Amino acid sequence: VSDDDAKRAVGRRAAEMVRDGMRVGLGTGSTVTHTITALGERARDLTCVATSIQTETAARRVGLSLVSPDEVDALDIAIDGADEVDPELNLTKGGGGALVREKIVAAMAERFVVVVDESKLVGMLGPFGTPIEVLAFAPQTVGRAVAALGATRVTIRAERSDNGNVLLDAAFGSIANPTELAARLDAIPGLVDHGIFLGSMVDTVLIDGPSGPQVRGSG
Ligand code: A5P
Repeated sequence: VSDDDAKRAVGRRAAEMVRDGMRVGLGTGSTVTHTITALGERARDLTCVATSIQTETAARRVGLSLVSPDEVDALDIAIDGADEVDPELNLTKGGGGALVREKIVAAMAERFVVVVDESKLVGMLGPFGTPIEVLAFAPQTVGRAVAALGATRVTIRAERSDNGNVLLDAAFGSIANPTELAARLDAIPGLVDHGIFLGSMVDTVLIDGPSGPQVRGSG
């Protein structure tokens, strides 16, 4: 099973959790693109919120109807990919630069479902790097505050986020305590949000790969 096959399998499996009439948060990335395709083939009676311009375009193309987050009170389900998943279901997200909208949408959902191929499973978060979105007003200053928390390297991406903000990637090595690091990052002025999504917000992780389909969390 290649990573691509696994992404397709798991992305399509997540679409089966969506029932007609649901309000659905659509994540960003190549895995969730398969979910979007599957939803477009099937259930059209859905109200969707997209986490990026890329996802908005993909969802429109398959005929899904989109609203802004403020047009719905809450979401029944949100489905998204991840860059890393640890044993407590803490996630690294934001490889695609969509972490701020992704976190808002995940927090709106009664059920947050994560779809990954097996290569995303890690013992501890960190090797991928931690994506961070900051105001364009002072990216170097905010980057220095991030480095002061223990990052050995903080790089600035060339492309801005869909929100017009600057994206950083911080190398923290292995993150022994994601809860503590998340709280410290949250406290930095000018830091809009970061790609550590704590396991407490994750309901289900669907995994596929050489070991076959797996489910973690509440199933
Ligand atoms: C987007 O900002 C990320 O959080 C994605 O969810 C993540 O990069 C997963 O992407 P793939 O499904 O393409 O691996």
